[in-house]
Amino acid sequence: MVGFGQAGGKIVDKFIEYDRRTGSEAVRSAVAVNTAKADLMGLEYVPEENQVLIGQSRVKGHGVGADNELGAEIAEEDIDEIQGAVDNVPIHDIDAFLIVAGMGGGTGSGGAPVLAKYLKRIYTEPVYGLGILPGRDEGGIYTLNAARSFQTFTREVDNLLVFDNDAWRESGESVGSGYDRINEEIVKRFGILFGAGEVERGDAVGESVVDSSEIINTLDTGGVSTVGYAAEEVDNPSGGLLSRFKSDGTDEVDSTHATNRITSLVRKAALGRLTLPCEIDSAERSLLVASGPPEYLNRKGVEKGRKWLENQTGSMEVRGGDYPVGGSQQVAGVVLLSGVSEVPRVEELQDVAIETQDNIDEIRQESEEKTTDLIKDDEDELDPLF
Ligand SMILES: Nc1nc2c(ncn2[C@@H]2O[C@H](COP(=O)(O)OP(=O)(O)O)[C@@H](O)[C@H]2O)c(=O)[nH]1
Ligand SMILES: [Mg+2]
Repeated sequence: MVGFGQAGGKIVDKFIEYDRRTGSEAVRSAVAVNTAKADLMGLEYVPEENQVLIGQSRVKGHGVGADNELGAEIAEEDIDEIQGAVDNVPIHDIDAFLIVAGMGGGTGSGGAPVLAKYLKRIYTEPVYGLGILPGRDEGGIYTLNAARSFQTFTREVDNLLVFDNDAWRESGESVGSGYDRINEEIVKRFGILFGAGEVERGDAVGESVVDSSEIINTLDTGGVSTVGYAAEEVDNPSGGLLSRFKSDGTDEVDSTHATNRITSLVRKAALGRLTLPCEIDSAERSLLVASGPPEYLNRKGVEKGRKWLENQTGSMEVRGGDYPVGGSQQVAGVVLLSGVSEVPRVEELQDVAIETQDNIDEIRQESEEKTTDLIKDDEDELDPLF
């Protein structure tokens, strides 16, 4: 996992924290790349030797503001420094690269597509992106940056998983606490998805465990993907010593209930708020993962959920499986919809990219004025107001 820019780094940091907390092993190795020294210093979990400060000769560790063209140039110039950190990664142990970046800023917005192109040239492993779209209220330059970076990033990666901040913001929240909450939501969803492919034979065995190749096949559509999630608290049957079996020796977890729970979680996941809202019947392929204590997972639930998803998406390429998590207190359904084409937000960004092509200088100017005002109150951070 490579976090590019501030949002990218923070989210990767959170993925590692999630891994430690849940015992999942979604992140084999983590690298953080930035032009701003302060952003790297805020990271807690990405090892220091895997933190790369690029563009030192040009911006002296102060970041690129929201200039994603500068971000892209610096990434190209300093690609060898990034490669140096990627050299610490045991490539034979990984299934894929994931580059995480906010699309609206400068460093990640400009740099992530450059890195994707480079990694694809060097390695045979798939290179995926996790692109964060800005809130609509962040202002013109962020939308324009996102519009352009989104196009380039989608072209350079094997699949772009998208999270739209705009669909997830809540009014009255401060920038900081808003992002903390949103980053939790991001990590929960993608953590289950990427963790699912990592279950080793010999771990708690589910009935039809998801394999990393099924995730890769689903993402093989290219284009853009979105993820849905729903969960329900359960009593962990392994929690109490003798609570696992009833006196008649039958399993305490009623299998019909377990089946119904899984199918209803799959529906809620697909029909609820997606990381990138879209028409779900425009998905080319999809994958569902049922995660939770193995006692609560069963083949029938996943099979029914799969059939339902086939109907909803009108696609025959729906994969599904379990992700048994021994100590978990919840059963969750995660749905990955890959190669989606009817996405209002993406159409909007494409229009913006075309419309604003001409007056980009004007927008930059405006944003620089805004930035100057911000610097007056707050010396070191140019974060957009969320
Ligand atoms: N979900 C999420 N989005 C963020 C976070 N920080 C920034 N963003 C978004 O990412 C965009 C780019 O900001 P940032 O990552 O600071 O830019 P960069 O450091 O120049 O790559 C912003 O416009 C926001 O939409 C974060 O912690 N979480
Ligand atoms: Mg920032």
